[in-house]
Amino acid sequence: MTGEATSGPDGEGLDLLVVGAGFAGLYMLHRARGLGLRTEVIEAGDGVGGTWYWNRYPGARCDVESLEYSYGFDADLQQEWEWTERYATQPEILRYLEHVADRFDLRRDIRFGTRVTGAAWDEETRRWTVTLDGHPDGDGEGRAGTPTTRTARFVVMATGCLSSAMTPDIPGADSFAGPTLHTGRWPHEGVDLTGRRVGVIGTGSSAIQAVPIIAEQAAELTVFQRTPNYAVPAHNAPLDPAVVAEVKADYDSFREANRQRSTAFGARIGFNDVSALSVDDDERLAEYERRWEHGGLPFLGAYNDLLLDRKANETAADFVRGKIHEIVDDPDVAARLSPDQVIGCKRLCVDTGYYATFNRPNVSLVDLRDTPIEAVEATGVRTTDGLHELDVLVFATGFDAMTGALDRIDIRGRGGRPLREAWAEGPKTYLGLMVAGFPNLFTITGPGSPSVLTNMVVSIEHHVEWIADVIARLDADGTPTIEPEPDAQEQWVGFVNSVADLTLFPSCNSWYLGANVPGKPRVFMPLPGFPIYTALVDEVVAADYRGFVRA
Ligand code: N01
Repeated sequence: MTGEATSGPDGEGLDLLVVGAGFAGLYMLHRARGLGLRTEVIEAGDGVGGTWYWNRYPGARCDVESLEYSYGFDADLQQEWEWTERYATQPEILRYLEHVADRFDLRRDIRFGTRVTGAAWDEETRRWTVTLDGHPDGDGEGRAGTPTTRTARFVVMATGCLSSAMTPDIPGADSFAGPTLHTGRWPHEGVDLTGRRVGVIGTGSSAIQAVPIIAEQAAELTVFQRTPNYAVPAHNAPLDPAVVAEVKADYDSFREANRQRSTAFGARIGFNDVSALSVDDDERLAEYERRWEHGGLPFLGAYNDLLLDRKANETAADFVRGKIHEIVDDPDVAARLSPDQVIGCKRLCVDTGYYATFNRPNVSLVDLRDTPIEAVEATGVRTTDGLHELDVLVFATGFDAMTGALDRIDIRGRGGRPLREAWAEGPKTYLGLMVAGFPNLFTITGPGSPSVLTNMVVSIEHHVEWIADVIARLDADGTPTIEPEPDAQEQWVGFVNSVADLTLFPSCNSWYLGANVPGKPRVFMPLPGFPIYTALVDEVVAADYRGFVRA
């Protein structure tokens, strides 16, 4: 639980209410305090961390390097914190965020164990009324199920892009007799899988990290795969003190070099700004090999057209498929593990021993394209080729990405219009930051911004600083509200779609497109290209917030 709240319970309104205490919410609170704003953060979990609070599955770690996946806003913080591994584990990232919360004395303005269920704009007071409810297991406000409210001039949705866990509607799922788990909601006390027969449904980033670890513990592991995924090796290792010293000697330049990258990370290995088709086969193979040996997501920075040109993409996809066949002993299993979609279309995965896990005698792969799931039964999962008996069932089935967490909240803007209605055909924002008809409501890393295509921490810092600046400007001018002009928003949405259409991203069924959620409109939600995006945002500000109405 928190210390005292800054306001709300005392009847006085807040300047700013922030939803979520992950990377985004923590920094937003810190920044807002710097402006002297009465701010409160509402957090459903019982601790800080957001995605790193909930995602505690075996093997969970970040696939962006720890020296990059960390705040850059405070020089002392980035100097004093010591990451231990090239890629930080979930517990280490959580410790980091707890350290940040303590170091900047943030907890006293965070209300834990409390969920925001609604937010409504009041035209007369020009404030948001936000409805809160405790969650059943929390010790937060409204625990007895009696909602309470806050009012605030501004609301920031720091709800995360991958926070609304998705469990598919499989017949009989409730009938399973053993524990049913979701990677995104893993029990905090851990789960002992020793000697158990475990089934994992899904083969995205979460499964690809969890499967090798689960395989070591379980008696038998069955992986249910609907679509194979590409994974490149992490080559995780303890951080080399020489590398740390080099980065820390000039951290600002390191951060700036990353901000100049389309993805806002990976500057150390560099981006090869030529076409994959402009070099001969030997040179191309050598470059892929070099990046495979380096490890991690910068593999896709090997050439500038890998996500623009199918033929170029095929060269990288072929390379990875070749690696899968080298690693996996059984050629039939290797073929089933080999994806055929564009590489990078679904988010590239970073693994530690994923493919090799299928050489273990206690691991089997069920290819759901040949033998789909019919139902979950008390003792296992029935596919068209029979019952796979299990003691524990793990859903590694991902998230209702980017809009799911906002959808769960009943957000009503001008005239009581629900955000769900405004976004019925897909999310619409201006700059990924605000929505027409929803004044003074900000979405950190919202749809229409680079967000999930980048190092999230960099995108979060950019948005938090933009929001803080705009609130400071409004207050300095004595202007109570800001919101996008509908035309500016339409143009932005059109721009985001046109950029996506230049790429190969729309070519597969990814969560970027909402394709993993039945009935969700198929719209490519993030905007590729961090430096271009920030330049456009800067232009908007320089042109006196072009496309926004301030009144
Ligand atoms: O989820 P996913 P995730 N029957 O959506 C399958 C980030 N992340 O939690 O592809 C059978 O990628 C689905 O199959 P298909 C990262 O951005 C980062 O793994 O839809 N299968 C897919 O295989 C990542 O991209 C890190 O055919 C079903 C899987 O479930 C994002 O989070 C670690 C199914 C879902 O994969 C999400 O990753 C973890 C069904 N009915 C996550 N429904 C790191 O930083 C779904 N699937 C390392």
